[in-house]
Amino acid sequence: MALVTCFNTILFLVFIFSLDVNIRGVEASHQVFPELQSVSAVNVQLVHRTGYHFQPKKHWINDPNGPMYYKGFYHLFYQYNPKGAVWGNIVWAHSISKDLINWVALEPAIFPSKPFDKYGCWSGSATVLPGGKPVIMYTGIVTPSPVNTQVQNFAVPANYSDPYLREWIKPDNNPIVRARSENSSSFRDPTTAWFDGVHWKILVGSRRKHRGIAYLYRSRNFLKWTKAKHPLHSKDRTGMWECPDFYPVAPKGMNGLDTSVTGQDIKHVLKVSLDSTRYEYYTVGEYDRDNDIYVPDNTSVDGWAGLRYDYGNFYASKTFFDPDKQRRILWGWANESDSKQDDVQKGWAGIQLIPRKLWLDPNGKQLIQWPIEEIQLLRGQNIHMGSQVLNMGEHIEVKGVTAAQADVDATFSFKSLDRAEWFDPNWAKLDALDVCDWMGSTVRGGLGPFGFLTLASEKLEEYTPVFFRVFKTKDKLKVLMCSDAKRSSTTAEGLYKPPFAGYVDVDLSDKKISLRSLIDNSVVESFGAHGRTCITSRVYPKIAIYNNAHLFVFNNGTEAITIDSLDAWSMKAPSLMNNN
Ligand code: DQQ
Repeated sequence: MALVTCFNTILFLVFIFSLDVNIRGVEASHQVFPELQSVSAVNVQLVHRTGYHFQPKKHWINDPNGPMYYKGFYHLFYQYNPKGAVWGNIVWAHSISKDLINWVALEPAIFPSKPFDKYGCWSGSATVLPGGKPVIMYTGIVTPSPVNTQVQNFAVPANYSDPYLREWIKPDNNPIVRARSENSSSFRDPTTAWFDGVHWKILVGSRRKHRGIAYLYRSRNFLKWTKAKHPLHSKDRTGMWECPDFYPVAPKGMNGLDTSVTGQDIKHVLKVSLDSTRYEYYTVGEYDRDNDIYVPDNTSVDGWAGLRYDYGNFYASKTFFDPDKQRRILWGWANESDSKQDDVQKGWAGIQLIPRKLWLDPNGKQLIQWPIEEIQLLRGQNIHMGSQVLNMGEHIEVKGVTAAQADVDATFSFKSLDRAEWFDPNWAKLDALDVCDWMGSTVRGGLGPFGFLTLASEKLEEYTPVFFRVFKTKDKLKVLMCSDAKRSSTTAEGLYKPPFAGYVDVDLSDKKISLRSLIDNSVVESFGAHGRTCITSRVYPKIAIYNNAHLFVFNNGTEAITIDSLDAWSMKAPSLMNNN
C-alpha cells in the first residue's frame, strides 16, 4: 500500500509536469504560461461548461474574494483574467445577486492601477464596519514576477448609497500593511477583520521556510496596523498558508455568527489553504481574544492530514456571515482537471462551487456543510424512488431527469453491519484516497461499495462513481466515501482523473446513510451523511454528455442495500447567468 501512495504521488507530478512543456513557473500556487495569459478566447466551448454553477462568460477564474451582503445584494468578487483562459492579468471581478443563484456581472471592482498594486490585485476579504460600511482588504503586488513582493491594501466604495457598489476607491495612503521581517514574497490574502471592542484584527497568510503561518495584525482605526508579537497560529511542515479564514461557530444549531462574535461555548475555526499540496485543512478550537491565542482542540488534527471542507477539487475557499439569513456561507473554487491547451480551446477555466451553509456538528469535532437552500429554485422535473432493494452486483437507472445536470439525494439502509470488511490497522497510515484507489467501486466488498454512478454512459464505458464502503476495526466502524474520476472519460490524454476520498464520522447504529450529489456537466459535488464529508470531482466525459448522460444507483457489496428513498431533480439554468 505504501507503494500505491508513492505511485499516486509520482503519477500526479508526472501529470502536472507533462501537461505542457512550456510551464515557466508557479506564482501564488498557479502555474504560469506567459505566452497564453493574454490569448483571448475565440470560441466558448459549451460541452463541459456548467449549467448552474457560477462561471463568467469566458476566461480564467480562481479564488472567491470578499463575499458579503450589502443592502439586499450578495456581492461575490473573484480572481479573474479578463484577457485569457489561464492564470494572469488578475483583477477582482464583481457580480451581484439577490439569491446567490442568479448573478449579474458588473465591471471589475479592483484592478492594477497604482504603485501599490501595479503588478497584481490578489486575494482578500471584505469587512462590514459599524454603520454598515464595507471595506475590502486585498494583496497588492508591487514588484514584477518572479519576486512578486506583496503588501496589503484597502479599498472603499465610491458611493455607499449604491447597493451595487459598482465603483471602488483605493486611497493613496495604501499600502496599510507591509512585510518587515516577514517573507514579502509569501505574505498575502488578508482575512475578514473582527473587532474586540478596542482593536480590529486580521490575519495574513505566510510561511517561514516550511512553517505555515497566520500573522495577526491589530488596528484601532483600520488604517494603522501593527503586527502582534505572536502569529495567531503556525504549523511546521505545512508550507505557505494561502487564504486563511478565521471565524466563530455556535456550539449548537445551524445559525452562523458574525465574525466579531465571541462568548462562552463559542468555538472558532481556522482554515488554511496549503500552497504545496493544494489542499485545505481546518481545525476547530478555542480562541482567547484578549490574548489572541488560538489553540486547536485535541480532536482536530493540526496539519496536512487534518479535516477538510472537501476532499476533492476545492481550494482558496472563503466564508462570510449572511446577516439576512443568519448563516455562515462557504464559497470554494474548483480548478479544471484538463490541460492548459484544453482550457485555451474551451475559452474558459475554473468554476465557483455551489455556496454551502456551514455549522458545527453537535459533537463539536467537525463542521457540517449543506448546499444553500436557494439551490432548490433551480429544481425542475422530479423523480422519486423508494424501497428498492439492490442485491450484490446490481445497478438501476434513475430515469426521467437530465442526468448531466441534476440534484440527487438518497437515503440507503441495510439489514446488518456484520459483513463490513476488516480494516487492516496498517491502512490507517494511508491516505483515504489510496484505500479508495485500491478498492474502487468495482472491487467486491461486504457492506459497500454502494452509491451513485454519475455522468455515466449507457453502457458504462464512462462513469464517476460516488460511493461508500464500510469497514470495521476492533472497536468501531470506519466509513470511507469516494468520488473516483478514473473511469470518468474515455479521453485518454491530457486529463487528470484522480480518485478522491475521505472518511465519514457517522453513527450507523440506525443502519442508514445518506448521499447527495450536485451533478453539472463537468462537476460532481457530493455530500455524504448529510454533509459530514464532502467531495468534489471535475470530470470531462466524451460520451456521457448532454442527453447521453445517465445516472445509476449501484451496489457491489455482498450485503443487500435498500434505497429507502431517492429524489432526483433536473436542474435548470438560472435565468441570470452572470453574463449581462
Ligand atoms: N490565488 C491568489 C493569491 C492566493 C492564491 C492569486 C490562491 O492571492 O494566495 O490569484 O489560489
